[in-house]
Amino acid sequence: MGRHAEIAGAGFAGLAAAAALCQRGWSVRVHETNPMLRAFGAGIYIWSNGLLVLEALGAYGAVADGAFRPPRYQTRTNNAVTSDQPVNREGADTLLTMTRQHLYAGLLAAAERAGAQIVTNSTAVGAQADGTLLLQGGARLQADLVIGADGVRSQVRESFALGQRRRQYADGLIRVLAARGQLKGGVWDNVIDFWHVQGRTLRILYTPVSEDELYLAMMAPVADAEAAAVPVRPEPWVACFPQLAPVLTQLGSSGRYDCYETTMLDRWSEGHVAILGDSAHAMPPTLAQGAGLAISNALGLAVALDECATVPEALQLWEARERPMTDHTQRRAAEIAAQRVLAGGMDWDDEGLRAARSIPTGTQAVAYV
Ligand code: FAD
Ligand code: 5PR
Repeated sequence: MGRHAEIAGAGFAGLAAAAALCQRGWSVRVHETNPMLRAFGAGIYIWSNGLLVLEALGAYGAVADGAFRPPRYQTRTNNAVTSDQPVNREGADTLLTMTRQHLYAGLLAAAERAGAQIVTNSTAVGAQADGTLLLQGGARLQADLVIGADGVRSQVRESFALGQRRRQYADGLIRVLAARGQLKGGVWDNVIDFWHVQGRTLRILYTPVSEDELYLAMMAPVADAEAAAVPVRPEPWVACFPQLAPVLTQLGSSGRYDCYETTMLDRWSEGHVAILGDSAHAMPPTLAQGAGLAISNALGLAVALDECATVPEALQLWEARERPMTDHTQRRAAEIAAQRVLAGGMDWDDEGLRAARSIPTGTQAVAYV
């Protein structure tokens, strides 16, 4: 008998779960509240662990093609180089940077190719532990498995008492895409984390994400209304980062400001319902692992379901196996965010890169090139 899953949310987690389950013989329907299937936000980093998962899902080729491979990851604090590490060297840590839309398109194609059905304008309002997904408008959909992959403000999660804790931070980010223009070649092909920590604290994480596009993550404290304003007011930024003036004065009206957030649950599931991705474990982006772990856990979930006789047992096995890496990464990402550790130069050590250097469940047999 074929098994059926209903998934709330067609983000990175929902699409990865859909692809992984379909590839294992499940029928899958994904409900996306938005009218269009697309990613919001600007750029994204995917480390080696996420790339292995993409390969296992059949999405690596499409994602690698057109993504950017920075040679170095640098930090400059008040114009002095405070860290400078190679990435993407043979045998070293692999890191691809790309636009969110690029990653999204690759995962969407993989999910559709595997046979997932995706419904837009379809909003989940809750779930029941027996495997019922509740939609706005009153529909009640029965499944062997319901997945709440509906993001940091998950509605599916709110149906259950899962022991939720949330935390917000003093800093947030404006994220924008811009044209690279003249900022190409040599040092401008690196990731450069520019910090200005004299007087006011501002930061721009500069990231090429394709041949022609640049991703800027512009960090300002919530309390600094001028710098946190969107559309970006160039003056405070140009004053702190004159080297980037050519892009900072061309940003137009794009971008949005979001605060760092952490969500933790005591349990990731209830009966036949799994909570996946940011809805279970949103974390500050400081280790660039939120999406990497979301898709890893999606694949790990599908693998666990193959190994157990019942769905509730599989969800227990899944959480026991995947949770330690997620908890570690979330804890470390939170410390880095709270203490602004990156201002002194990022040391990409084994603690910070534990998830990046891991071999996710279900990828033991794959390799990307
Ligand atoms: P989402 O991407 O939020 O997707 C949820 C989906 O569900 C959306 O499509 C939404 O429209 C839909 N939805 C919401 N509510 C409902 C509903 N009720 N019914 C139906 N659908 C619904 N991660 C990395 O790996 N690398 C990075 O470089 C990185 N940088 C980041 C930078 C910033 C500033 C931030 C904030 C995060 C960053 N992350 C990064 C984390 C990453 O963005 C998230 O972890 C990832 O998007 C989580 O995917 P998700 O599918 O769980 O949630
Ligand atoms: N790393 C990455 C990132 O996107 C951000 C941070 C660190 C890849 C923010 O966007 O420290 O905020 C960070």
